[in-house]
Amino acid sequence: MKVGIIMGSKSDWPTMQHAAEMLERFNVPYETKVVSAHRTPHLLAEYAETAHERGIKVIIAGAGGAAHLPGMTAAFTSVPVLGVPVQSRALKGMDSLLSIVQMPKGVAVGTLAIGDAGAANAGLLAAQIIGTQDSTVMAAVDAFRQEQTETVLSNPNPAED
Ligand code: RP5
Repeated sequence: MKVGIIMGSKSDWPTMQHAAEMLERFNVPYETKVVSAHRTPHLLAEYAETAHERGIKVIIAGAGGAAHLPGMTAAFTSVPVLGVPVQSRALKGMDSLLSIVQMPKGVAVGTLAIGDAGAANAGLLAAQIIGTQDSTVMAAVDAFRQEQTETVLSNPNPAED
């Protein structure tokens, strides 16, 4: 497995599946697992501490509310961690975003946008990181971006379908 996708709860999956879909698009192998900073702290430590030796190159960690999962994962491993703030019901994900983005100096988490777009972009960014060492993945990312460009350029009139 090259990418680990972890999340604080099964309820995060509808958001985090967008990261998985993006990795599938680029044929990047990944694993998914519920690992909670609060409910399963020892599992979190074990997951993060063994990630490098298991061949994980990037970890995507999604959580909502008091979202400690990405930061605590980064505390246990030097494998790069991409944090996805899952949209919470009470505060619409602002709590998740601020919990993940405000890491103190010295332990880094790359924080993406709140919700589906953030999860998809975490998958995309993970593929780009893997792509620096894998030309097939990089070519697939380049093709995806080119396709997006052509879609916009071929239909520039906003009033037309
Ligand atoms: C966080 O609490 C999870 O990441 C999830 O976003 C949120 C709510 O979890 P559940 O109560 O739905 O399991 O730990």
